[in-house]
Amino acid sequence: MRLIVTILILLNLMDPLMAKSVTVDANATRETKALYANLKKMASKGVMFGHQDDAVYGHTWKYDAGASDVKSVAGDYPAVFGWELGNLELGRVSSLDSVYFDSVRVRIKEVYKRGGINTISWHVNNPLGGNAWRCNTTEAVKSVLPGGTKQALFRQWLDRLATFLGSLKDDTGRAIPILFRPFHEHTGDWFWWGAKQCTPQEYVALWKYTVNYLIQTKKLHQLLFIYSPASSPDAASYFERYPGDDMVDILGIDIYQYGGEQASNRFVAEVQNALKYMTQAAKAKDKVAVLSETGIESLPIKNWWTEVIYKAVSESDIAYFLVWRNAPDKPGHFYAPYPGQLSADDFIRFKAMKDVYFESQLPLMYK
Ligand code: BMA
Repeated sequence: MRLIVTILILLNLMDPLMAKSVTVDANATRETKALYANLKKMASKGVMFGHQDDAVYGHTWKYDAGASDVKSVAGDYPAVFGWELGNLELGRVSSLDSVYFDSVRVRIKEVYKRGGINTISWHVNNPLGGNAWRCNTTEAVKSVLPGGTKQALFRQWLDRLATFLGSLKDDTGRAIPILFRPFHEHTGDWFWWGAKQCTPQEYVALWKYTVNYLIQTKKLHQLLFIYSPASSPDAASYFERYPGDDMVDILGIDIYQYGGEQASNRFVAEVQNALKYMTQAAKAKDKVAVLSETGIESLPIKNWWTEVIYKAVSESDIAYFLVWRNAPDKPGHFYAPYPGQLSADDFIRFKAMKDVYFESQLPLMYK
């Protein structure tokens, strides 16, 4: 009996090592640890395709059950679905992009049930007033940290965030794993948590406070944390405000193509360069890298999928790239094709590539 107990204890201790998935949260649920291990496997197999808000609205529709611009063009859902929680902290019922949080919850459950992956961004409002983009102050980050004037407010915001995250459960009541991506593009200067708005120490403190609060105080154990700077020329600038290996699960980056077709080569080189130092670091740290946001607004290039983005990502071992949203209320603001869109045929060719993964092609990601 004693021997059996000893063996069981040893196996239990070895489990995280065998799974090669040491997560920020040592007590992450088994589905979350499995997802982490499988993201690493997928990174070496190919690249998964992701789209922001794919299943709640598209270029010309909103809330249609089962609808997706990506599926209407390519016949399959994205492998990765991005969702936005900005304004949830204010106690509102819908996001800053006018999506009901109740609808987001329903869709997240559907995605999980089909075996897809959910990632969440949070353009949290400025605690000193105004939205996430109100960045004319260096006091905001300080104000939410322990001892700050907005600490209690920020805790209330985190409580609301945690309540929503905790409500994401499958049919059996088990927590749905989420790739959480707070305080992104912080190396830029357009958010209140940006590089000109706080010191590296303050940013790191904000990150740690948030991560610890969600895991330890709120006891959420289904989160993997994505660190996601804006485009950075080298590892030194990328890691300048890095909260530490024990605070980050996934190395992300946001890089968009600006400037039309003549900017394609420059964009490809920029992405390849970043993914190179990121995947090297991910390998050394036993983490995984992703291109957490990308795209070209309005998709004005016919073969953008096979000739630009595929070229940019296919040489490197990243798990996925995610393109931004198709806003129904802003006709030119879309990043995935819809039927009849200029790049639709090329998107179908991209989908058919053997190392590109959409939702129905995924192996079991939570086992
Ligand atoms: C931006 C735009 C905005 C949106 C914001 C947060 O890139 O898409 O319209 O409100 O992201 O999702």
